[in-house]
Amino acid sequence: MNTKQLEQAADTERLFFALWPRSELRGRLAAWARQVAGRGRAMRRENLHLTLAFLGDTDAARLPEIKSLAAEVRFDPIRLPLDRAGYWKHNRIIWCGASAEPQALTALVADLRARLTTAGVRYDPKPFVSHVTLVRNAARLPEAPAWIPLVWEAGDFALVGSARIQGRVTYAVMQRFPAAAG
Ligand code: 2AM
Repeated sequence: MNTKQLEQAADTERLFFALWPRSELRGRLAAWARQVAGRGRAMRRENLHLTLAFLGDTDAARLPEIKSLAAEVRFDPIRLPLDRAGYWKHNRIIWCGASAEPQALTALVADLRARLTTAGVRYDPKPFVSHVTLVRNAARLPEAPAWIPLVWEAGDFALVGSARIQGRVTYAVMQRFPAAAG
């Protein structure tokens, strides 16, 4: 489904902002997810991302405003080490993330969320904990194979729409917002 079809599909859109990996990183994350999935559900390659702010169902009429407030966010390119994998019992996911969150990422999330708040756009207010979900419905993090650290160089963030198409959660990047030129 392309962005246009998604935008025309309904009065509300299920939206979130995310870092959206480029192809090589995506492939490596997906391969590792498959190896450790066990009876869990490895995220499909094209769905891997790191959520910055989850808006959920949002009035589609607000899309232009949401895009323009995101375009106002100034941030530096992000160098995010993905140097640890973990398991959360409460939502049964296997994830990977950084043992120390880079300042550029913390600042980006704070600025973006502050602009959403000011505009009265609702989002899930849970504190940001950077992670990429790799496997859902997992029972545990298997002991092997070991996680191989990766580095994610993110030069932009994205507004993403989510829809369930033929029973499958499908994401469409609606717009990318670039970092300030280095
Ligand atoms: P998760 O991977 O940790 O489940 C799309 O659903 C993305 O938004 C997922 O990455 C999901 O995180 C994240 N998200 C954050 N808050 C959410 C919420 N309240 N409901 C659904 N997804 C949420």
